Amino acid sequence: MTKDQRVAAYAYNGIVPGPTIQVRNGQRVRIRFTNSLPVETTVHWHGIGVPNSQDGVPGVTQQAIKPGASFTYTFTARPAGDPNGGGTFLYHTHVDEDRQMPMGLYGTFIIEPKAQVKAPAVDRTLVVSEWTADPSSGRTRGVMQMEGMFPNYFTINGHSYPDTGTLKVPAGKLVRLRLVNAGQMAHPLHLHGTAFRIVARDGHPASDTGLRDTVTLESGERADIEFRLPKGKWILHCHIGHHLTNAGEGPGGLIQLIQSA
Ligand SMILES: [Cu+2]
Repeated sequence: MTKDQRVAAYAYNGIVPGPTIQVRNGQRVRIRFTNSLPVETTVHWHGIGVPNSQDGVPGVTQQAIKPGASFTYTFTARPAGDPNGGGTFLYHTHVDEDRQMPMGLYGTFIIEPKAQVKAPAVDRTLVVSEWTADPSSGRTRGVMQMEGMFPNYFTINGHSYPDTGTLKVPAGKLVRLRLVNAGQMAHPLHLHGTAFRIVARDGHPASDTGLRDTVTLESGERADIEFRLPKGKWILHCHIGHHLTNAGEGPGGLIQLIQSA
């Protein structure tokens, strides 16, 4: 979000996106969740191989957590469908998703795979999402209102361009970006300056190792991409024009400056 735009948000530990949780495959995870919101909620561990009772689906695997109540989620960190793997996952609310997701209840969950892989020079996570900030009431609404230009704000790690900052990378060195779509709509993310390989989709190693310059993430999808940039100031941006504005004013929204030196 830009500095002058205020929104009403729901947040995990006071920040949007919520804190990134990073653990090794096989590590025991115990998360004590206390609901300080005025509404019921749960936490779903998206793509992670949790026991059924920890899946966070209200009315199916647990009762929704009431305001003021707590629930402890316990599981062993493993990707669903690939017990030895690792990659980029999500956690998010599974109650009233149309309202609670766009208001900020999501975060990144990284599982490091059992097999050690050579770490890139830069390993960063960019979480994309949308906001519908009502300029008249100051309220934040769900994003699927379909009224005119809504949603009107688009954020990377909670910030809209120009407040998305500059990602500094060493020229010619391997850079990994973990792209996470925590929003409700698809975003074709395009990189300037070089081509990249998709090394993982949805937390699993990708078999498509061809070079490309755009990857479209549907709602809830992730792509880990790797590339080497020549020297210069490059950008990664969504290719949908409206997503490059702040309430219709461009340039804004989903633009990440990358400085390679
Ligand atoms: Cu977009």
